[in-house]
Amino acid sequence: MASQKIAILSVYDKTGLLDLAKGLIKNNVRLLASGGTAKLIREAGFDVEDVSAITNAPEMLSGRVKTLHPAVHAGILARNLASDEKDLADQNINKVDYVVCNLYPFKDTVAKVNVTIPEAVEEIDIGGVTLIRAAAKNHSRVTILSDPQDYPSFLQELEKGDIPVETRQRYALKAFEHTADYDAAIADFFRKQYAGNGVQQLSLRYGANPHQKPAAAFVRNRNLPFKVLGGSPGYINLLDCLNAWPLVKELKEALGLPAAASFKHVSPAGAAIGVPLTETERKVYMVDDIAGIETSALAQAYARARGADRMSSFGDAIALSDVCDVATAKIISREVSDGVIAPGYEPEALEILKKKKGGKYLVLQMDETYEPPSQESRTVYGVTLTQGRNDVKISPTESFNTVIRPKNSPQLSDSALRDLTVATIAVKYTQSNSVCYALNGQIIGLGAGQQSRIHCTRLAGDKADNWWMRFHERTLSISWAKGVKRPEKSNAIDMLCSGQVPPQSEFETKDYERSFAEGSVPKPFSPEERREWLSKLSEVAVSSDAFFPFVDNVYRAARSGVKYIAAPTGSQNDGAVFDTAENLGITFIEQRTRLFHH
Ligand code: 93A
Repeated sequence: MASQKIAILSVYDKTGLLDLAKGLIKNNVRLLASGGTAKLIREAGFDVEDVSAITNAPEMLSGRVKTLHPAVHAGILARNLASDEKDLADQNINKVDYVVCNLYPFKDTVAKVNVTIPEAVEEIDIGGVTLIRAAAKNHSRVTILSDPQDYPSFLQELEKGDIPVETRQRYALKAFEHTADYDAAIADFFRKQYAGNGVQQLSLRYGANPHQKPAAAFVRNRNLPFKVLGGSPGYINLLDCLNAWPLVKELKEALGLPAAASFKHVSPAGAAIGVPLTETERKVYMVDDIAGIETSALAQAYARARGADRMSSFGDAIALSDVCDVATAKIISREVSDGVIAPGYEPEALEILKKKKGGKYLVLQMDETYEPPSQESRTVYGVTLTQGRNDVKISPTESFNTVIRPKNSPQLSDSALRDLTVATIAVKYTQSNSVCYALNGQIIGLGAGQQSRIHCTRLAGDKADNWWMRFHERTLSISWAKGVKRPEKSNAIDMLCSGQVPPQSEFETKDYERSFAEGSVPKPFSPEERREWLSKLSEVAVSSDAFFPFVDNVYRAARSGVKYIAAPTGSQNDGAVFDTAENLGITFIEQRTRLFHH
């Protein structure tokens, strides 16, 4: 006759316990239970023994040791192997068939305000986790019930005989998730207590919006890859910085020059490498008075990144590939900006930045040697998504070798390869869809986050046009009213260059004109003047994060001086897209990797 089956029950949440006990007894199962669990079952009039009946040891240390005993765990872990059977027989231990266990409510306890560490410590379940893990590990023989909701269906199957293997597997998976979640909650609590704010984790004021609390950033099994040297980062600051940093790191690796990026809402407003600035560029980018800029490639990179689209860069998060020097800090210090991430800061540069925003300016120091894990995950609406990190390398020598049109086209120039590289690395870190126009080692127009590709291409093209209109003599020779601030100048220039003038209302006109010196409001650009000046823009490179579905994108790009397009292929319209590019004198390069980013 088969020996009587044994169940060990030890539950904090006693929901459904009595029905389960009743069902087990009905099916001739011997019940063993820990203190409180046994008491409840016994008081309900069911037959149950204390665990001590098999351990011959009392519960100890005020309940810290209840079920931790070889008689329990050997009984659970034993396989149907002769050697295991012999070990059990030698020690007079019976096999356990069912384990019913759920854990102390650690999460509920630590969620209470002002919970103390000793209170939390007492809620760390040891014996229960051991029961669950042991039973789940041995699920080829043992059934583990860690969720009271499973009791009714378990009893139904028990009535029919043995618990099927698939059910045991399902319960085992649930059990492993239960203990993993439990341990994650314990680690989270102690990370906050012992890791020190800013070391392995960082409390954030709030998430994307002020009502999204609590918020934090953390890493597992190591320290954060950055240190906070000034200010306190917000959630979006970190999203910006942790996208902007790899962008500048990759730009520098690919092109061998210091790089900078200016981020807003998790897309670049500008990004550039330190190509020397011309005198006109210095003026357009409002850095002509910065001492030492001509000897700092990093400062020139940031001047370009910030200068690309000054409207979008207002309040930016900055990433620098190199140690921040004084010239770069000086440019940053007088712009409206939220924070900067760089591998280091010269002492004087740090002093300058620490004074910004009344001492609240965010200064992060990035660990240059940090390599992120190859797998990344996040949760959206409670669902965890995981993917391999986009670690594809974009390089001027490897990524643009496949010239599709014109056939037998000459070798691309170094400057074309450079600008294609800048544009492609930029779209890799831009919210999709994205299309980027680049020239002189910098972004000149970027369309981000549009659902339609042509809208990206237009947006980016319009930005590139505005950028170029800022080089027009009329824009360069604006004379400003006294006391006009830099952001106001940028706004007025943007109004003029993007064709928003003359304003439509009296109020708007007054507002616009107040920026200019008495009697020197610049004449709006006529359509002819605009066309004429835009026709001088040339050699522009474009990169798209995915293929062009229609030829309209190529037509639009051509209007902004585009001579090179790099994009993935695979559209039904590929042939027409290639033909159109060729007809418009544009070299079309296949860039093989799709670069969607979200
Ligand atoms: O303190 S413990 O980690 N030590 C143990 O040996 C032990 N065994 C089971 N807590 C232990 N348990 C837990 O006790 C179970 O996980 C369950 O949550 C609880 C049930 O206790 P009682 O039966 O006394 O109500």
